[in-house]
Amino acid sequence: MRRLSFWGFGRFYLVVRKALYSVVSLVLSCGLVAVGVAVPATAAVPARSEAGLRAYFVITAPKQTAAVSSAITANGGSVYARYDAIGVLVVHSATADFAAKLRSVGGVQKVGATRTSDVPAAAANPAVPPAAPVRPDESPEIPRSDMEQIGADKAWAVNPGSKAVTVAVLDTGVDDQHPDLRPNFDAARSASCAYGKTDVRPGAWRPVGEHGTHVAGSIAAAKNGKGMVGVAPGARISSIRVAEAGSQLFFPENTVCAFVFAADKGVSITNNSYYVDPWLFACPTDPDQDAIAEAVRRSVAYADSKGVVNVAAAGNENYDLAEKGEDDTSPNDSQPGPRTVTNECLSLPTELPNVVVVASVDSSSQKSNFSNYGAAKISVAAPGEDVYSTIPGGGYQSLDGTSMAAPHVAGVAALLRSANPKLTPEQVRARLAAQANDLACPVASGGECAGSAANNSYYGEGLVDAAEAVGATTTTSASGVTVTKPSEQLGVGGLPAVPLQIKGSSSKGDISYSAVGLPPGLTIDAERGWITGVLLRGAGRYKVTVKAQDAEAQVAAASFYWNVWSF
Ligand SMILES: [Ca+2]
Ligand SMILES: [Ca+2]
Repeated sequence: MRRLSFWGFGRFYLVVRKALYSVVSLVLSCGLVAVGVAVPATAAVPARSEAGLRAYFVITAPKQTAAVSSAITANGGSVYARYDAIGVLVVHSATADFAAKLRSVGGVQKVGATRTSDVPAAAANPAVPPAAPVRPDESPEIPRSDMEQIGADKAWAVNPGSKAVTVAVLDTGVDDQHPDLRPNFDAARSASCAYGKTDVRPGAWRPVGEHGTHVAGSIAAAKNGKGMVGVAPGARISSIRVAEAGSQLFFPENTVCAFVFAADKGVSITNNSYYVDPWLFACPTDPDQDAIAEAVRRSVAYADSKGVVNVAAAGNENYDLAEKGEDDTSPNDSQPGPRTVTNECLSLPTELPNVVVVASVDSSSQKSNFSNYGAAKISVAAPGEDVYSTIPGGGYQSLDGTSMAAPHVAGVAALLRSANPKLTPEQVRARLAAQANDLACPVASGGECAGSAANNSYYGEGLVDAAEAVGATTTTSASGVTVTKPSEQLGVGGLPAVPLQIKGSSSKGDISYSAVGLPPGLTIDAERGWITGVLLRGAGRYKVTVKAQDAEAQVAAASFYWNVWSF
């Protein structure tokens, strides 16, 4: 077990103590003081506020939460929020043995304290964070190495992302007034989930730290000539604030609220650059952590079932997630202490099923020294060092962390869904993996990096490819013939395929086209490059290679996939 450091990630307030991500350069020295904007208080929230009040998950079968309501009240609990679809209640109680009593109630599956600290008084009447005064930075959009590294600059020319695709930033809140974010901000899919309950008052989603605004910029900052450009500048971003004001911690009930909200609002993709506090890993042998893991697992599965692609950072501890052993950072909301953890203990939401897990690499595509790793634990890799992006108040900063790598992948997922709106979450994950460019284990890793060049414990399937996601990859042969690589195609057996035209170019006379690997029933017009025909019935995934040949018999080729479905 190599355990070099103990920082978490995604928590701005811990930059100095836990160094979860480091500030490389302060681009806009603002010195701004956030000035409170008067926000009228809404109707009083009927929630308790008292010393010793603790928060619990009470878990039932899905859609069965009503059956345990009276038992909760009878044992000194008050329901704070209810997620009936997944059988999860958030309950507040000041009764010391509340969890023990509820565990013996019929219909109750699991009960667990979500925190080791009292519920903040603010939970009874949460404040709307003030908007940061905007001081726009007029610096131009210069080329950025992180975007070029994944081919995002090539993607923008073909497809910058669709306004029909919203990526939700589950984080510390997002500055929706930032000039580089405002054009793409989706307020209708934004909220605060602090304390575990949805709050959709205007501005509730605003920042209580700078982290979420930085993440949002990497995903979809506008291509407007100023500042920087996100991976999918034509897509939309929303803010589902998970972190609470003050502690800035990402408590479990807040996370459950956020995934359910994302799913119910039709969010396409979520980005999760954090771990669920207060436990670095949730262990099933502890009844509290077991309930936490179950509630968060259900919320992520619910989002997955509603078509949401969930992307998460691998974590910044340089920790082998496949060989767990120690943790001395938990619980981080009261008194952390050393404990032994096993592989059954999970980093949430990162290690849950179907989550796209992102490792961080530097500008040379080498593993960042902080990035977590592990056999079968990493999906893909993305740039996470010296990432220049937006911060509250209109400025920009360069930061390091897997927190910065994950949003690059969320952005590529947004491009995939912009080019192919009908892709299921499973298909998006498959394409992210298939299109990633292999990164072999460094020789110097001394065996710590395990696996093949195609897939290993440092980089998973490799570096994500934004250009390929929208079919912007262009192959140029030495002869000067070029052929544009088409995006992946979908078709239904028994029906005519949507005609696809291959486009080649050369200064040396007319181009002729050929193709191998076409799905049965399709042909290519050698003169004009059109692929047409009626797809034969039967499902399949065909790797098609097209060739363009000029008058001097010089050739360029490109490959793409054609997926065929049948009813
Ligand atoms: Ca911009
Ligand atoms: Ca690979």
